[in-house]
Amino acid sequence: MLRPAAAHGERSQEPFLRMRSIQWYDLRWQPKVTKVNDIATMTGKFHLAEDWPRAVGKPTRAFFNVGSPSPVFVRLSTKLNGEPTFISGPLEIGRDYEFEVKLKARIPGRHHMHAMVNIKDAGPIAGPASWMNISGSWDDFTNPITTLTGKTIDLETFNFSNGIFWHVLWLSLGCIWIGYL
Ligand SMILES: [Cu+2]
Repeated sequence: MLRPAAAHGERSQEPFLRMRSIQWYDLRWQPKVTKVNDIATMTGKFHLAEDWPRAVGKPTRAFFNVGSPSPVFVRLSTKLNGEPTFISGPLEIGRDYEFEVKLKARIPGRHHMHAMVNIKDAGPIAGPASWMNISGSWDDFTNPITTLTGKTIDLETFNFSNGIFWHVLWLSLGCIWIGYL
């Protein structure tokens, strides 16, 4: 059973946005307790109300998202009605969609994880959430991928020093430009 959580103002959205745009059902989060690097999934279904409110932008450009307090999980994949979905696209009013999101535990803690759809001109429409607990240490997190050339890199740390270098360089040039250095 889904009960509203006293987490962060779950009911603060306007009623017409919360109840008359997207209706969510059959949501599951599993497992709800993970260790850093474990895989979890969020699955469920949603229906776009035929009686879509006039005051809400039409879902001609929508993005299926996860509402979480910072990247506590990394998202490995998203499927809408069985199809891999990486970018935004149109959703059909009156239609039902089934989603499956694969997540990898990254930051230890107790996090409130929402299913969510971002819609151009309407903003984020948050669905139900569940508490998910991650144990372990963030230091142990790895996010390896194999590139097209067959090389394996860890996206968590890849080219970190290069990023620092360019930040320092442009910050210094900026300071010189405004006469601070
Ligand atoms: Cu929440």
